Amino acid sequence: MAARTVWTASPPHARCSPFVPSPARPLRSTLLGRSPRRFSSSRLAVSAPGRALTIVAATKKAVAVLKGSSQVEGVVTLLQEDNGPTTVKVCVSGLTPGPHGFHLHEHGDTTNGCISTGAHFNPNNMTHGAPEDQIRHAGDLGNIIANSDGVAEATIVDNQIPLSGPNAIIGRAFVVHELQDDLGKGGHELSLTTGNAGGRLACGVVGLTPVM
Ligand SMILES: [Cu+2]
Ligand SMILES: [Zn+2]
Repeated sequence: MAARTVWTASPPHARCSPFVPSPARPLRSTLLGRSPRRFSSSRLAVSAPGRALTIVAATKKAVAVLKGSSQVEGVVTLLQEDNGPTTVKVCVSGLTPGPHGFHLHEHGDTTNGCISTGAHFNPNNMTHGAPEDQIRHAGDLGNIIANSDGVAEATIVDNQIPLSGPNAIIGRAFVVHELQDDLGKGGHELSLTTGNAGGRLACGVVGLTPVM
């Protein structure tokens, strides 16, 4: 399952900038008797003959606020339209410059800090890998890279972390790590389970939030 990561420049200050929603994409489409490109039948509202057909896309949005025992903190915002890929916007501050493993872990449980979020989310019983690998945990999102101010910003588009359906990630948790994730290729005894990404600096449970 392909995934791509787009790195964006960070602002000069060492904090995450407030999340600004991407340019408004219409949630409602109006079709005038033409073939719909795609639609969610469960949400399809058909009006009287000769009138406009209104389709409401099943967009879902979620958020996770990352905290830990250090000064590392961040916000993750997720958006999924219908059954398409999930777009994940990440901003984490307080990091040491360089790459840090970033994963979705199995449990939305922080009773014992980030340790109680368990292992990487792995519904298909795979070994650890890179986001673009065929063999990977669903929760393997690779690394985020902190700049010299300790701020990491990234936009990740991924097919294995849906916000609805049997593998929905609502109620699970994001974790940002101390070290670089070796993506399963480091030859360390932990490479194929955790990417040898070291300690858990901050984590946050994914919860639904209004789309608008
Ligand atoms: Cu992790
Ligand atoms: Zn993994």
